[in-house]
Amino acid sequence: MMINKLIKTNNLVIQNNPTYSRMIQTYFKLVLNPWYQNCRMLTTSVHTYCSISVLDPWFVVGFTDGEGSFTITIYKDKEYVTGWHIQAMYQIHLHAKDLPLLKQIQSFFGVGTIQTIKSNNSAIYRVTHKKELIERIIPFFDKYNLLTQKRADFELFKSVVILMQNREHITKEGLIKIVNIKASINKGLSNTLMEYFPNVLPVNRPIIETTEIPDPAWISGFSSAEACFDVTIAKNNSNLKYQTKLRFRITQHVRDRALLDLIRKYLNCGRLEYSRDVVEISVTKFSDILNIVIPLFEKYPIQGVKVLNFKDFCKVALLVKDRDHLTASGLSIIKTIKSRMNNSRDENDK
Ligand SMILES: [Ca+2]
Repeated sequence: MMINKLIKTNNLVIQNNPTYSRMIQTYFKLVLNPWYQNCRMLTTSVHTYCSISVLDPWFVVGFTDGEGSFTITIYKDKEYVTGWHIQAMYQIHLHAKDLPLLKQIQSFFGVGTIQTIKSNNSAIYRVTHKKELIERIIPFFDKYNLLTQKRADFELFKSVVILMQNREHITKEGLIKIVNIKASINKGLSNTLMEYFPNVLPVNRPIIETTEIPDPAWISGFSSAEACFDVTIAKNNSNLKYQTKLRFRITQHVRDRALLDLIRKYLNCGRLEYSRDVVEISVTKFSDILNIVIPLFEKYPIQGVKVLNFKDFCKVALLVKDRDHLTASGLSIIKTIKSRMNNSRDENDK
């Protein structure tokens, strides 16, 4: 079936076509290669991945560093003496395709709800109950510290939840304290809140100085949220042959450059690149992809739909390793694999 699909996609004429038999050979080489078979990631479907294990705590921290958020919402409500209602929320908002991963995170914490939003094809995991935040979420992130600057949001968020626990949020003074804290969380106050609280005095936002990556599972969680596995095919100007290049990269706001440098040191490969307010770690050297990046994520798996891109990335790496990318049939397979990766991946292709 896979071969048929490959052939169909490449519009090859099957009969009497020597490229076809080369392709079949290359394909079976790929499937039968022991290296390929040793790659758990390549032979297990994403659904199996989502149902097998309990997530590693450090994976959850890394994923939250990438995709999680800690928010305080303040909105008008006549029911309250102050006229304002305050809600604290930990949430992870993903594409609906990643619903199985959100369910894994929900069962990891044992609290929270998941809402799917049809209009934009997304899903949100949320924890809003004060008791659940106090008994489960906050103690967890106190024990397993976030590594990005998002930890500052968590610390400020926690101080609001403590005020709420002490019922200070229902007093005027408590409300002002919370507004001052909220002003330093994430993007600060909305324009509307600024109008209502013109005398806001934002509290100091802590600077997070992470000095080590405590566990490789953090890198797999953070990469599952933030990394890209790219394949590019470009014509070499000197000999007009096509070159296949693989690249692993993570892009972040420049405020986390020190952390990205720690990742680079941890991996012992790659380089940092800066442009405007973003910093990117990028690994392009093929031997580093093959000997460092792929084995790391074999051992500490990428979770969620991104694993499909990683699997494709591994397949291309194998073809390049065997120098099949220099043959017409190998290149043709790489083009097919590439055409379904990342943004072009069909939603139903699982
Ligand atoms: Ca992010």
